[in-house]
Parts: sequence; structure tokens; C-alpha cells
Amino acid sequence: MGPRILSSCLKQAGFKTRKLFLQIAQEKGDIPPGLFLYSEEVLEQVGELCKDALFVGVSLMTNYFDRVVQLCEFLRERIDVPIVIGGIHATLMPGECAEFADYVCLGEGEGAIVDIARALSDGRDVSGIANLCHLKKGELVRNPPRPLVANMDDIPFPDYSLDDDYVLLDDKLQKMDMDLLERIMLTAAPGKKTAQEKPYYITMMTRGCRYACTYCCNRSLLKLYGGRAFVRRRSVENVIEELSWVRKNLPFVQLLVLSDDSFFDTDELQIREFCEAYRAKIGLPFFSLGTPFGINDNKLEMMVNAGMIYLQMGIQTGSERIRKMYKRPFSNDEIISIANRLVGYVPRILPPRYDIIIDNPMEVDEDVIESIRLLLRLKRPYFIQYFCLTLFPGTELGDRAVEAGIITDWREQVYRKQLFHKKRTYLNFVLGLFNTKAPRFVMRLLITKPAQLIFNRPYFGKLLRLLVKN
Ligand code: B12
Ligand SMILES: C[S@@+](CC[C@H](N)C(=O)[O-])C[C@H]1O[C@@H](n2cnc3c(N)ncnc32)[C@H](O)[C@@H]1O
Ligand code: SF4
Repeated sequence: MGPRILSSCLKQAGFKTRKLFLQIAQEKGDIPPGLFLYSEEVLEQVGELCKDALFVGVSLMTNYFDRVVQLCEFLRERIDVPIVIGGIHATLMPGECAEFADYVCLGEGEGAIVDIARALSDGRDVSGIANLCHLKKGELVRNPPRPLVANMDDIPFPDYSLDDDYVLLDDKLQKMDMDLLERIMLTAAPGKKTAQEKPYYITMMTRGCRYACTYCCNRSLLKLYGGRAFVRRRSVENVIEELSWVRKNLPFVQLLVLSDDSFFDTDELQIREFCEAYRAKIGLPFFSLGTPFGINDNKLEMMVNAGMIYLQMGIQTGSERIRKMYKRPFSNDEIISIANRLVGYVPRILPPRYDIIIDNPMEVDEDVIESIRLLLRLKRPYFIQYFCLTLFPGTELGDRAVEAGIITDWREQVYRKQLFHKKRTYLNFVLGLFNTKAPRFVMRLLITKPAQLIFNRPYFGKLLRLLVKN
């Protein structure tokens, strides 16, 4: 969403943009991270497409680090065009990003990107622009942040025009057209493994989140903006206008995603207004992300009536100790009560999806067993999404892991981490059974002391590997 919004800002200011979508597929395979680099042919193509630009802007998430370094180094050698890096990783680690780019943008980029384009096209200096950092004689010069965008409705809709877009597919940079757009909106579809594998469009009504869960990058944004009015919501009218545009211009979209950090964490009036307008004017099925923060019966009822086909909710852990470590302020009983209400809507909605964080090096077996016990108490059906804990820089847990000596090399241990490779432990195996038809009594048996004594051993991973291979 970020780069598309920035492209619209530039167009509004009278500039032309060319967008390159350089994702590499098969992120989840057994491919060593080194192979996630771009091929020589792709780099050449990118170089050609960027050589006449006023500047190149790159958006960076942590796990794209190596390939962005590769790309920037290639461009710096090949063409004489300034490179600006932005996005969450640039915001978390501006110093290291400044080593392979000319400027780094911290936080929101809408104002900065237009200022950069104007300065460069007028031949003015860029280095003083608010939000930017750059290296001067090896030292990081950090300009103050500009005020946050106060009125979210002032931000233009993401740029989905296809006039000058390219997408990396099948290891080739291809000119984007409606068919390719449909294809990428389908391949990244969030509902894989369920009936929801449909081209989807993702949007957000809110920017920012008021919580600071210790594993989450949001804490760095809260810090950057010093607690000022960080959480802002677009008007319902504005969101509906965007979605109406989508209905009209991207007719293949069959599913909408409200990807706010915590959609339900607002008052009922706003949710009612949204739901009524959505139902009357949009009508496509949608799913939403939510934390247990702020979910209640009234809001659920309104969302389901408006077309919500399921909700993805972060549970993260069933261990009170780990929940405290994560700074998630609710109890297992509260989770159970919300989850059971949610399941009450099935089959009007699809089974809810609950996020669970696994492979936390600060967890002990008893914590994982607490998670299993919690999941055993939740009414079925539901689907679990497992996320291996990544100790991102700038997060509280990331800082603690460095202090504890768990992280000694960010690049090796974090940036190059296979995000979806869970450890082959016995307890992860038991957790995995929640997405199968395994009867609950079997799972209860599997976490009894005798079962743990036999199976919860290092040999289990090797055994599993053998079984899976065969
Ligand atoms: C939507 C989303 C997804 C979608 C993406 C779908 C899509 N096609 O867009 C899906 C579901 C695929 C996804 C997956 C993942 N995501 Co995600 N996702 C988000 C989410 C909720 C919104 C992203 C967004 O569009 N934001 C709105 C735009 C406007 O903000 P923005 O991108 O930050 O851009 C602004 C600035 O950063 C800046 N900017 C950005 N780029 C540039 C470039 C330049 C040149 C400049 C000047 C400025 C600039 O300007 C923009 C406008 O102000 C964010 C959380 C969040 N609230 O942002 C997490 C987030 C980006 N995801 C995150 C993670 C960890 C993941 C996953 C690893 C798994 C997971 N646990 O969710 C996967 C891996 C994806 C991958 N790399 O393969 C983390 C990233 C952590 C990190 N350090 O990299 C985030 C920040 C969540 C969090 N709070 O921790 N995600
Ligand atoms: C985009 S996040 C949104 C989370 C949502 N705001 C919440 O609080 O539940 C989606 C999921 O990613 C997972 N996640 C977030 N940060 C993570 C991290 N550092 N490591 C592993 N998983 C993470 C969590 O399971 C989370 O529920
Ligand atoms: S509620 Fe979600 S987005 Fe907000 S800080 Fe916690 S994990 Fe991050």
C-alpha cells in the first residue's frame, strides 16, 4: 500500500511515476535466503527502467534486506540517480540503510516524497528535508520528523493505474496489465488453504496502533512520534469512495481485506457507520484483522451483517507469563469469551483464524503447553495461523534479546530468517494438529506427562524429518 500511496502523492504534485513490484515468490520454500537475491537479468532490467528517473524510491521490510542492498548497490554503480529508502525497516534501522542509499526516510513518507521530488526537479538540496537521514562523513545526520498527516482523508488513494507498472513474475520483470494484477492479487491471497483463495484488495481505515506489544514494530513508530496523536482514522465516506473505485475499476476483486492493526479498537458508532455504508454501497465479502482489544457482541453483529466472512484475531499465546512478556493486557478467560462468541457466528461466517506466535526462545515447554491448553478450551471450528517469533530490531523483545546475547548478528539471525520455518519440535507438532481433524482427547493425551517423557525429546525432530521425507 505504501508505495502506491506515495505514487499517488507524486502524481497529485504533477510528477510522473513508474512502479516496479519486485517481490520474489516462493518465500515459504526450503530455499536458502541467499537465493532470494535478484538475477543479473532482473537487475539489468531494473537499471534500464530507472536510469532516467529523478530519483529511485525503495520501500523496505526487514526480510527484504539482502536483496534491497543488492539492488541499491547495483543501481549506484550503474546509474547516476539518487536513491531514497523508506518503509518500516528504514524507520527501524536508518543508520545501516544510509550506507547503501543516499537518503533514508523515517516514518510517514507522503510529505517527504513530494518535497524530495520538488527539490530535485528544481536542482535544490535534498538533505535538509524533514523526516530524512543521510550519512555525512560517516556520521548519520537526522532531520526532525514532520508532523503526522492530521487528516487521513487528505491522503490520496493508492495508485492502481497500470500505465507504467512492472512486476517481477517468473523471474522476469513484466509490464503490468489487468491480468497480471489479478494474478498477483490472487497469489498473495490470505485465504490460502481455505475456500477464500480469491483475488483480494487490501485497505486500511486506521493508521497507527495505540499498543506497544513487545514483539511488534509499532513501538518504534510510537517512539518516533513521541506519543502524539498517532492513531488516526479515515472517514467512512473516504473509505467507501476508495472501495467503490475498486468495485468499478478492478472488477476481478472478490474479497476485501480491512488490514487495520486493530480494526475493532474504536467506538461502536464508527463501526456502525462503516457497516451501514459498506452494506449499502459495497457489499463484497470482506475479512478483517483484529486483536481482542475492543471486540464485543454489538460490533461483531454489525460486521457480520455487513459482510465480514471471517476475522483474523491475534491470540499469540496461552501462557499468562508470556502474555505479560508480550504486554498484551487481557486474560485467557477474556480470549475464550471473545473467541466463543465469534465461533457462534459460524456458519454465517467462516471459521475464525487465530494467530499464535511460536518458537519464542524465551518460552519454556510449560508455556507452549499453556497455549495448547488454551486452544483446547476454544470452541471449534477455527484455524490457527502460526508465526515464528522474529525479534525485529526496534522492538522491546529485540532489544532484550541483544542484551541477553540471544541476538549477536541481526543480518544472519533476523533479516535472513526464514519467517515461516517452524522448529520441528514435539510441541509444535502437537500445535499443528489443531489444523487437522485430530480428536481433542488425543491432543490432551499428547500433552500428559508420560507422553511428554517419551516424545518431547530432541530425537522427535529427526524422526519427524524422516517421516515427512518418506
Ligand atoms: C498489509 C500488511 C501485510 C500484507 C501485505 C499485503 C499487501 N499486498 O500490501 C501481508 C498479509 C501479505 C503481510 C505479510 C507479512 N507481514 Co505485514 N503488514 C501489513 C500491515 C498491516 C500494513 C502495511 C501497509 O500497507 N501499511 C500502510 C502503508 C501506508 O504504510 P507503510 O507501508 O509503512 O508506508 C509508509 C511509510 O513507511 C513510508 N514509506 C514506505 N515505503 C517508502 C519508500 C520511500 C522511498 C519513502 C520516502 C517512504 C516510504 O511512507 C508510507 C506512507 O506514509 C503492516 C503494519 C502497518 N500498520 O503498517 C504489517 C507489517 C508491514 N508486516 C509485518 C510482517 C512481520 C509481516 C510478515 C512477516 C508476517 C506477519 N507476521 O504478518 C509477512 C511477510 C511479508 C513478506 N515480506 O513476505 C511487519 C513488518 C516488520 C518488519 N520489520 O519488516 C509489519 C510492520 C507489522 C508489524 N507491526 O510488525 N503484511
Ligand atoms: C500484522 S500482525 C497484526 C497483529 C494484530 N494487530 C494483533 O495485535 O493481534 C499479524 C500477526 O503477525 C504476528 N506477528 C507480529 N509480529 C511478529 C513478530 N515479531 N514475530 C512473529 N510474528 C509476529 C502475530 O501473530 C500477529 O497476530
Ligand atoms: S496490537 Fe497488534 S499492531 Fe498493535 S502493537 Fe500489538 S501486535 Fe502491534
